[in-house]
Amino acid sequence: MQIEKYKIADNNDKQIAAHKRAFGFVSEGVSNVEEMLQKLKDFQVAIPSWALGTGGTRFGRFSGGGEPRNLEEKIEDIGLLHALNQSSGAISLHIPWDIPENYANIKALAAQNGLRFDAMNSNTFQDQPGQEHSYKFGSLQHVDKAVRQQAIDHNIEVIRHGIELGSDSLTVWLADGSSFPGQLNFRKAHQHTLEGLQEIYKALPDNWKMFVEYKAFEPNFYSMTVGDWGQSFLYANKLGDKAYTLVDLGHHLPNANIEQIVALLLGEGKLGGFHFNDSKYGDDDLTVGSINPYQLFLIFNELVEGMDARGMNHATGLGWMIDASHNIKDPLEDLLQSVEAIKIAYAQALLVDTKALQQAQADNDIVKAQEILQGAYRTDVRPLVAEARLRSGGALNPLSVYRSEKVREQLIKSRGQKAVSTGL
Ligand SMILES: [Mn+2]
Repeated sequence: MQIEKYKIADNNDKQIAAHKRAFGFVSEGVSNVEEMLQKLKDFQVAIPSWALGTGGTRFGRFSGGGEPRNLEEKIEDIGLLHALNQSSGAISLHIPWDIPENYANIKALAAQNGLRFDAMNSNTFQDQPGQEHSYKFGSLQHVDKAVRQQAIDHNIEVIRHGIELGSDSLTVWLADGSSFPGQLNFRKAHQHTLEGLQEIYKALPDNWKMFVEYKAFEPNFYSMTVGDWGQSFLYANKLGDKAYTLVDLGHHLPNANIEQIVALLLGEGKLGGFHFNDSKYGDDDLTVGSINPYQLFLIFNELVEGMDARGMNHATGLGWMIDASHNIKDPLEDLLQSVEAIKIAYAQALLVDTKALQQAQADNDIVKAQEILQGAYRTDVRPLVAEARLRSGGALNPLSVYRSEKVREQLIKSRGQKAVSTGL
C-alpha cells in the first residue's frame, strides 16, 4: 500500500498553526536555524529488513499480523515509513533472508520508494537448509577449515549480491565464541577469525567498506571472539583502510561508556557505522531512546564533535542504521518512534555550543560544561525536527498519520493476519 501525498498534506494542514507557533518559539533561540534544518533534512537512517516483522525471544513470538512476506513487501513497508518521515531512505538487507530473485526489479522498486541499499549483512549464526557444515561451534573461528571456508564463501556471496544492488558496505557480525571455559583456544580462534576476515576483505570492491560488529555476550555466554570494541578495532586495523568498527548500542556490558568508545574510534578514523537501539539490561533490542535518551544525546554529541573535527559529512560519513526487533509493538510504529528519537538526539547535539564547551573544558569549569550539555538536551527540539520533515514533504506527525490512515489494518487486510516475516 501507499499513503497518498494529499493525505499527508491534509493532516499537516490540521496541525500547521500549532506547529508554526512551536517552531517560531524554539527557532528564535537557534542562531543557525537554516543550516541546522538542512542537516536534519539530509540525515537518513537505514531500516534493516528484519525489523519489519515482530521479533521474538527464545520463549515465543507474537506476530502482529500483516507482516511483509517477501523482499518486495519489506521495501514497500520502508517506503511507507520514508513517505511519512522522509528520514528512512535506505534499506539494509540480510542474506540469506532477502536474496533478490531479480536484481533489476528490486532496484526499480526501491528507487520508486526513494530508497537506496545500505550495508549488506551476512549470516553465519544459523544453519540454513541444505548447508553442508554446521555453525554450531562457530564459523570463522571453527577448528575445521571446511567450516571456515564455507563462512568465507558465504560472505563473498553476500558482497556479490550487494554489488548487484548498488550497496557499498558489508557488515560482519559473528556469533562465534564459547559458552564454557576450556571449550575454545582463544588465541587460535582469534587467528582463524582474522584469516577468514582477511579472505573476505580481499573480495571487497575498492569503493566498499567492511564493518566489524562486536557483541559482549549472546549467543555465547563465556567468550565472544569479537566481543568488544578493542577486539573489533584490532581486526579492523589489521585488515586495512576499508575495514572499520561498527558500534551497536545494545552490544555492550551494562554501564559501558559508549560515548567515550565512539569518541576514541572516531579520533582514530576507525568508526564506520552505527546500529541504534536501546536497552535496560543487555541486548534488549528496545526502541531507540525509550530507556536512556540522555545517553543517546551524549553519543550524538561525541559524533557531531568528532565528525566536525575530521571534516566529515554527518549524513554520509558513517553508516546509520536501526537494529532492533522486539516482541510486542507494531514494528512500523516502533521504527517511526526510533527514527524520531535519533533525529531528536541529533538536533540536540547540533544545539551544543561547542566553542563554549571547549572553553569550559579549558577552564576546568565542570559546572559550566554540564550546563551547556544539559541546556541543549533540555531544549524541546521536536518542532525543529518536524519543520525539517515538513520541508522535505513528510508528515508533521508521522505516527498520527500512520494511525489515522489505519495502515496496519490495511496491511493485515491485504497480507493476512498470519503473515510472518522472515528473520529472527
Ligand atoms: Mn547490530
